[in-house]
Amino acid sequence: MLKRQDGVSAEFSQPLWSTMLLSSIMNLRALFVALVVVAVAWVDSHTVDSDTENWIRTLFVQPRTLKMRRELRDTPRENLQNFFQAINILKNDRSLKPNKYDALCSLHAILMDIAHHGPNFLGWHRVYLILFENALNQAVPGVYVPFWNNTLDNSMSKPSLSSLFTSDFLGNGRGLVSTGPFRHWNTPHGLLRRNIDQHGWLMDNIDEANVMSRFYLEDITYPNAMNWSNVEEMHNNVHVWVGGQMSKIESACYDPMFWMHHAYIDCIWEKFRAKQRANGIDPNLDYPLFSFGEKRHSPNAPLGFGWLLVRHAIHDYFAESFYRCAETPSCSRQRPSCGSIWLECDFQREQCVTRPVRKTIWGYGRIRGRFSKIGGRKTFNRLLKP
Ligand SMILES: [Cu+2]
Repeated sequence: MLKRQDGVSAEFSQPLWSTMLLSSIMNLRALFVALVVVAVAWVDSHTVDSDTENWIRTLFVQPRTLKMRRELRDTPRENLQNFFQAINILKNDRSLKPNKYDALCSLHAILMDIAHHGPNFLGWHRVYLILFENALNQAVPGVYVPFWNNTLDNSMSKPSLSSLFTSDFLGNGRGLVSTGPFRHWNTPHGLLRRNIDQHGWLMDNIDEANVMSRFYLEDITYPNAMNWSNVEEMHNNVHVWVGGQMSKIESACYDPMFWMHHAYIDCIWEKFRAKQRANGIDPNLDYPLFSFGEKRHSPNAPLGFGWLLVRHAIHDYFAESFYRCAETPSCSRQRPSCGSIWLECDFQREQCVTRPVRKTIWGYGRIRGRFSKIGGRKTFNRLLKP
C-alpha cells in the first residue's frame, strides 16, 4: 500500500501497486509510480533542493477518480474558485523555497530543452500538467485544471475585451496584474504582468482543423511539421499574445494562464489521437524514430522525470488514467445557448464567442491577416534561443 503523504487527499490513497498487475500498461504505470520511491533523476547539472525533490515525488500518484477538464467559461463558479484557491495555497506555501508553486514551476525552465522545439513537446507538457493537477489536489481535493480555448476570444472583434481579463477570471491583461485571483503576485521574473494583444496571435478554428487534417505526431510538431499544422508554433504565438511572463519559456508558468493554455493544447492533441485511433494508427507507437530533430527529443531520451523516457509520455496511460477533456460549448440557430453567461452565440458562424466586457481604453484595433501576423512575429522560442 502506498503510504499517504501529509496533506495528500484521500482521493490519492488508491494503491497503485495492486492495480499494476491487472494493467495492460503495467510497465509504464510501474515506472510512473516508481518515482515515488527512487531519487528523481534530474537531467544535466541542474538540481532542485532535496525538500522540493521529496515533495515532487509525492505528485506521482494516480487519482482514484478521473478529472473532467472543462473550458474556463464552462467551469462552474465553485470549481473555478477552488482552482484559484488551490493555486494560491501552493503559492503561499513557503515550506519549500521559495514556495511550492514556484518550485514546481521552476522545472519548466530547468527542463526547457527537453520539453520544447520537438515532438516531445506534447507528451512532456502532458505529464507536467498532471503533476501540477496533483499538486493542486493536495491543496484542495477534487480540483482540475480548466482549459482556455483561446479561439473563443479570437472570434471576438476585439479579443482584448475578453472577460477573461477581469477580476472574474484571470485579472487584468495589461500592465502589472492588480485584479483577480493572482493580483500583486511576485515571481522570480518580477511582479506578474501581461501585455495582451500586442504581439503574437490567438488560434482559430482553422488552426485546429489543420492539426486534425494531419496523421502523425511528426506532422504536427517540430522539426517536420509545416508551419500551418505545427501545434507548438501555434501555442507559442498565444504565449506571445498574452505577453509579460507568459511570453518567455523560462518565465511562462509563473503566470497561471500557462496551465490553462497548455490544458487546451493537450485537449487538441487528445482529439488528434482519437482521430488517429479511428484511422487505425496507434498513438502509443506514434513517435518519430529518426526524424525527431535534436537528440534530447529522441524516443529513448530521459523525460526529465525519474526513469520516464520521452516515448513513455505519448502512452495512453497518461491520456486515459487521469482526466478527460469536455467539449468546448457550441451553439447553432436551433440551439442558441452556449450555456455560460460569459459566452454568446455567433449565429452567422454558429459558434460560441466570448462576450466583451467593456469598451477598450487603449483605443486600438486588431490587425488581422497572415501578412500582419508574420510582421508581428516574435516567437516564444526565438525570444529565448538566440
Ligand atoms: Cu512549455
